[in-house]
Amino acid sequence: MPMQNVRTTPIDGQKPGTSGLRKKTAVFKRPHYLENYVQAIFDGIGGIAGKTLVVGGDGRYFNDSAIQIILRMAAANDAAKCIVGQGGILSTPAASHLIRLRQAGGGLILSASHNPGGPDADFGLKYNGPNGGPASEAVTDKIFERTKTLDFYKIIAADDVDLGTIGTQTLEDMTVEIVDPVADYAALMQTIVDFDKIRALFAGGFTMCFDAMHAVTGPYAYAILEGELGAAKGTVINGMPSPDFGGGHPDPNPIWAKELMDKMLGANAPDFGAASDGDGDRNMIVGRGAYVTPSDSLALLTAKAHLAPAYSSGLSGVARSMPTSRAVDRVAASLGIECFETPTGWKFFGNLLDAGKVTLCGEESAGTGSDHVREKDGLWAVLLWLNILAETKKSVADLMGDLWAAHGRCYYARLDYEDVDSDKAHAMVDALRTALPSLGGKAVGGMTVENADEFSYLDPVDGSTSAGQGIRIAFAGGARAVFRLSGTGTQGATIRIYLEQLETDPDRLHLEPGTVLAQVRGAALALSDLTAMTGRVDPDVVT
Ligand code: VG1
Ligand code: CO
Repeated sequence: MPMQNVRTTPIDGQKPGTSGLRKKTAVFKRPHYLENYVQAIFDGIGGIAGKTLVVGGDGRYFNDSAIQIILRMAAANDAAKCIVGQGGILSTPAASHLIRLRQAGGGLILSASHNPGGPDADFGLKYNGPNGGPASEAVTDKIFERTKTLDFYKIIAADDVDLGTIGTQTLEDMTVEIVDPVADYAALMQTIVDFDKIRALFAGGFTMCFDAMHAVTGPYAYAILEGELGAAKGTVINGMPSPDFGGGHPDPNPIWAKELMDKMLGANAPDFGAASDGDGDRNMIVGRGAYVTPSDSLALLTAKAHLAPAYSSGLSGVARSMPTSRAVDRVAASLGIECFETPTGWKFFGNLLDAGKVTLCGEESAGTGSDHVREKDGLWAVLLWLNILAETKKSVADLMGDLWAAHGRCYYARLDYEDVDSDKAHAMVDALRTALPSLGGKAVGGMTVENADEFSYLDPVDGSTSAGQGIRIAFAGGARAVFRLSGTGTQGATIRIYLEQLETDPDRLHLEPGTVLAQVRGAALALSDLTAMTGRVDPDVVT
């Protein structure tokens, strides 16, 4: 048998971040780099002999070659079977669903999500466990530990597998099953939202624009929105996945989805707009003339989910990541359900979902999901919104106005300072951490600090703790600033400052967010001394 044990030396810096390992594509293409990490995953999870794995990615540059390497290594490591999306394509939520549906031992998803793709851009790889969700911190640590000692990996010599033809092939003793990447996912969606109601909505002349951003959701959106649901041809834009995402950032926010924003804010805007990211797990929602922040979208979905069949008997609870605005907390309180606060990253929702403690969860970074899979799910969020729009017959702007009138409005913004000198970024956060005990009661920029701490999460299901998950500063009067360093960047450090201001005065629900947030922004910059500490003045991206 043409099996090789390839000698290798451990490669430094393979520490997975918020969502798997992300590096420059050139790093992943270095000799043995991808192979080392894949072997560390296989070893870190206790081997894959006899197991079935789901494999697929977002179609970015190097996706197909990397899949060929993974398949040859899976065969050499005695996996029983790999289920691969046709053409190597699987959105992150579709992969999560396939793992669950086929009761696979886990899956490998190739994506750097919203980061750009191409030879000079980013690549990524994440392992999801048998529940379909991102590996827990404990598993991630095991994989990382293994990268430090690994001195050989296993691979077979074989021709490339034909990824284009649906059906079953063999690679040595391993079965490779190529599946339609969309079919099972589309079938799942039909069990969650009311397709007939949404079909009737579109048949009645409702218009929509879905921006797939040249990324993985294109095929899903064509099949479901224009196919199953009868949305007009042309509803989906940028729907052909391309290896470099058309040269853009497949990041669904008002900055990178500008084409969609211009449509939605311009004359003759469609009724509803949405976008998704590189691997299809994020969503942006925008109504005619009305951008919805992801935090507000989570709150709205929580308030109205009962209008969709899967959630008609209510939600068991909800969860949000710590920097996500507290809008959903207010809705949850009014519904009498629990709202959990978790660290950033979907892996922390898994236990809550598995234990049935929460039905919906979400993050400020355009991630929303439910217990139907164990990842955030962009298209699912869009379909749930459509279901709600079909049932209420209200516009997006009116739904949001109603929500704010009932619960108050959490004005929200995130400031990103990218590619900051890593030492300086850490020094800034360290200084803030050191200052925490002295901040209580402090007056700064016209505001008073009410409470300041560093978030540490105690998982209510398995009792594990995750410390150092971001610095929270609550001000009197309903404002909050959060500071943390990104765990998904591939160059320098990215500082994220999250700003929030609650307004309950009915006369202050429709103001310009930048104006409302000016005071807390000033206070956050003063407290962190960001400019002096990092040399940076303006953020690179504000969302
Ligand atoms: C960012 C977001 C976080 C999200 C993560 C993965 O992480 O802030 O909310 O879970 O990306 O998203 P960070 O550490 O850079 O802030 V994605 O769409 O991988 O899959
Ligand atoms: Co993503």
